[in-house]
Amino acid sequence: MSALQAKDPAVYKILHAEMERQAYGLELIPSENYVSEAVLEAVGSIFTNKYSEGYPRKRYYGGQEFVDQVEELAIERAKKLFNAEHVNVQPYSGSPANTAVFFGLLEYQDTIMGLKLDQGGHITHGLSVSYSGKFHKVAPYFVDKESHRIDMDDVRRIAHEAKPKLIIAGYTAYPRDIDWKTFREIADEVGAIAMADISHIAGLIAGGQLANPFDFGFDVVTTTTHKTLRGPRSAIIMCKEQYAKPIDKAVFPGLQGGPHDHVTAAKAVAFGEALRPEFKEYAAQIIKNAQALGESLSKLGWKLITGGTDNHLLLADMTDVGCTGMEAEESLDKAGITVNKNTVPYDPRKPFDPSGIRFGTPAITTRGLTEEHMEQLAQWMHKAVTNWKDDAVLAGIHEEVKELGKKFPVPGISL
Ligand code: DSN
Repeated sequence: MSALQAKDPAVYKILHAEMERQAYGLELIPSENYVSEAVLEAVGSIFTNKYSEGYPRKRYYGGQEFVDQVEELAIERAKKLFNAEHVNVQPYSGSPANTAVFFGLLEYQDTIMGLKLDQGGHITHGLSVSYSGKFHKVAPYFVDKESHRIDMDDVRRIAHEAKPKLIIAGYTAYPRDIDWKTFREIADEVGAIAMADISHIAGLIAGGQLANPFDFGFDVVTTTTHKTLRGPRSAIIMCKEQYAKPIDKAVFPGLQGGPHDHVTAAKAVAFGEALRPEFKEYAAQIIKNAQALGESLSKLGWKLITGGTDNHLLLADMTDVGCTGMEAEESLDKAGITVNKNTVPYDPRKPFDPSGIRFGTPAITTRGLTEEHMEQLAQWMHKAVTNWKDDAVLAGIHEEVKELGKKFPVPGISL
């Protein structure tokens, strides 16, 4: 019996139910993943007992000799992984990381440019209700109405009109590669800081499958660490040396207090894993799986935004399939396949009840699924959404999904 089971059966029961959900279902939310047992061990370690405001060798508390070692190791590994001049590993998560960049490098009401949220951007890239949109003027850019791809001529036109201080490239629901080179050129033309938020694709960049914005002269790169990068739930900020001081000051003491040292330790472990040669194979397989899944769904009549994917995620407009994004999400949940409802570009429906779903392959690839499983997965998905009102059909699919799930265990879960 575990300590948790003995001491707090109520929490244990909930945790156990979640373990079953993860083990017997297939996780397709593209921003999620299954961490290794080593990462889990570090997150659950005694570093959670420690406070360490400040930075290595400049702390406001004693007892830092081992915290300093682990934070420095995380920094060194991240630098190597992304070819970064400076790395801050303390941000609690992606939104605070982006906020720290703005807080450190911009003045109140400076203009920022980011892709509009309902077209694939992020809340912190200038949504009116977020800090980014309240404290800054925002000049959003858009995807093309027909191709649903980012039109770099339009980005250039908007940048020249709005003269932003900072331009953000990097998205949460964009299935295509990003033209870092042209973004950098446009930022130079208008005197803006070029910032990349690579949260979704960090693992694909670290694994050598997609281009690194630093190779094109980007100034600042933020990323969460828990998506394709397969680390703990957290984030880092990377930048050119010239921006290091204001960004570090913005993280601490500007926005945050003590870093979460147990998570820093887990980030060091995850970066170490991503530096190994097998991570390249993992990253390549994520993309192969996403493309194979997209092809199978297209053959079944699904309308994929931009027609497919260059990365780990797919966005589908469910209108022609005959349900809404919410109905698709709920029916797939009942079938043991987890996706999230999502707006599609120029969606006539509302964000909480949109036309589309977003899904991807980072997590199922960690479990060992390959292209040969994608046809079956597409068949299950299609059957679920075309029978979204039929709970018996959905339960039947879930039984089949469970059998496959048992053959591909989730790291750290033994039932
Ligand atoms: N929640 C993240 C995602 O799902 O893409 C973005 O913050």
